[in-house]
Amino acid sequence: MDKLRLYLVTDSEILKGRDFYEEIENALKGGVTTVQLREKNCDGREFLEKAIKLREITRKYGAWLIINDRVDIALLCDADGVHVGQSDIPAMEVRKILGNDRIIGVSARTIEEAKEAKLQGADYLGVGAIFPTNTKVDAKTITMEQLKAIKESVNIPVIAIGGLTLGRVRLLKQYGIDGYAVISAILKKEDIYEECVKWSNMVR
Ligand code: TZP
Ligand code: MG
Repeated sequence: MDKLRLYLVTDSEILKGRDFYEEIENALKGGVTTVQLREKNCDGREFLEKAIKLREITRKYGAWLIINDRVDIALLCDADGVHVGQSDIPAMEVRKILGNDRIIGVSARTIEEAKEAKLQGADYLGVGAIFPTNTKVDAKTITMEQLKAIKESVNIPVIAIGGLTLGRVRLLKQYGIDGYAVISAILKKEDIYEECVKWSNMVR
């Protein structure tokens, strides 16, 4: 699960017209270890096309590709796994379709959600939002205490998400978090490669 260490979540809108694949490739060159394709305003056809292209690029760098929500697209593009939220298809059902060779990530904000996800076969948890963020409008924050409690309640990797910056990650390191999921702090930067080199050094 080492690959979850520097986890970039995509958002083509934040890239504001810059070339999506080129910028994701820059991030991979800089040391991103997992890319989650998360497209909220994308039809199935375009989503699949992006997934297939990202599969090729992530392979080139030995990185994992995780697909947000869409189990069908994950199978079609041969992704490493799927990430689901609390209002998506439950992990147990995802597992029936996905089989045992791919990984399932589940978003969790409480100990109860974390334990339930683990019980249902989740391989890792996405926990947050740790800090306020403008990227996901409905993201509610949790406290550091909640993050710590979730980390202690399950023995699967915990990935922190939400408002992460290099400075905030320095604060989080004491909690033994297994990975850091980032959108804007990386994708808003002019030089995404250079930024990812910094992140890569910070999270190791
Ligand atoms: N889930 C919880 S917060 C969040 C998601 C997808 C957005 C994280 O984006 P950013 O820009 O890294 O705060
Ligand atoms: Mg979802």
